[in-house]
Amino acid sequence: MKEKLQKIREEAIRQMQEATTLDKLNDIRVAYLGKKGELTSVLKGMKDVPAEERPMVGQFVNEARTAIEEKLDEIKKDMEKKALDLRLKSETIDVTLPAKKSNLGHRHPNTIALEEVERIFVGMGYEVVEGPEVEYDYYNFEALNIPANHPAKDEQDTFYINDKIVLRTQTSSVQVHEMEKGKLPIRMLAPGRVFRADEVDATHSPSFHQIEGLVIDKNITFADLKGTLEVFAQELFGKETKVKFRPHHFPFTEPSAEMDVTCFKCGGKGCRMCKGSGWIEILGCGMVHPRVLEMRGIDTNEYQGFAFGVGLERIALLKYEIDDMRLMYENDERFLKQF
Ligand code: 2U9
Repeated sequence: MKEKLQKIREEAIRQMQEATTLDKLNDIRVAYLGKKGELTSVLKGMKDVPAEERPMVGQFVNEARTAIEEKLDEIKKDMEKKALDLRLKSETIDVTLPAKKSNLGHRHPNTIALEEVERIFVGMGYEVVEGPEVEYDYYNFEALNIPANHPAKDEQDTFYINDKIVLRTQTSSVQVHEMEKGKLPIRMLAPGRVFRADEVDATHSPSFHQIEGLVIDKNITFADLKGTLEVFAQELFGKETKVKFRPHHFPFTEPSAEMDVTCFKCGGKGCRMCKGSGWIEILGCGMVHPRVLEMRGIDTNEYQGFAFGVGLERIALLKYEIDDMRLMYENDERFLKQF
């Protein structure tokens, strides 16, 4: 019996050492230690062993079982370690390989220009305020001294939602809301999308962006307006930039003006960019019309204000020498990635 068990034990260990997979190893375990396994059948045959030999045979069987189990465990651990080593080797990352280039987006030229303008005015103590694109006719027109029969109110220029509500044609309504809060002084910038019923061409679009500014404080004069907008022009187009103001008319400012800057391309000599004049028109501005202030209950003997409006696309087209506004709305990557 002892020899038989010894043989079983040796044969089991030999087979285990030859096994190449965990599955095969498991088959061997079942074949020897399972319910119908060889070792188990020896145990079942114990009834035929004389009683005095049983303890000894039992001990042999247990020893054989322990030896097989230990070997099984050892070979299993060895196999698992080899499999893990192989996996780690195949999954090794070469950290010296160059990184994959990720395709980052680009800031739109409008965004770049807006951030530049905001940086300049925030630096002068202005607050950036936003407001609704859908606005009451009153805030878009009447509160800005644009009377009912004014050409700007004509159906051709304004998108009407109904007879009282419009898509704002200028961001000025944001300033009116700010004035309504009743807190003075005001130094604010109102950037945003505006809408006008225009045909699309190289310089027009039914939707574009404006940045308007408003200052209301004691002792504000046209000199404050000139000084502020001169600093703005020099920050945006370069220290050597000169400005000039031409008289103009807006219903919401009096007096009103348009500001030109010396052409940043030719320095004022005259070129294609400035159509030979040496000057480029940049913005509209003026002293806030007293009626606009009075409508908000502001005492015009104590407080005065100036305001200005810039077309954001116009600034971006000029600054980045883009010759067609339609490019700004197409989101063509070949265009955008140049900025
Ligand atoms: C209040 C009072 C006055 C805003 C102003 C302009 C002049 C102006 C145009 C520039 C190009 C519009 O985008 S554009 O077509 N804007 O010339 N805007 S003064 O004046 C205000 C605003 C709010 C309460």
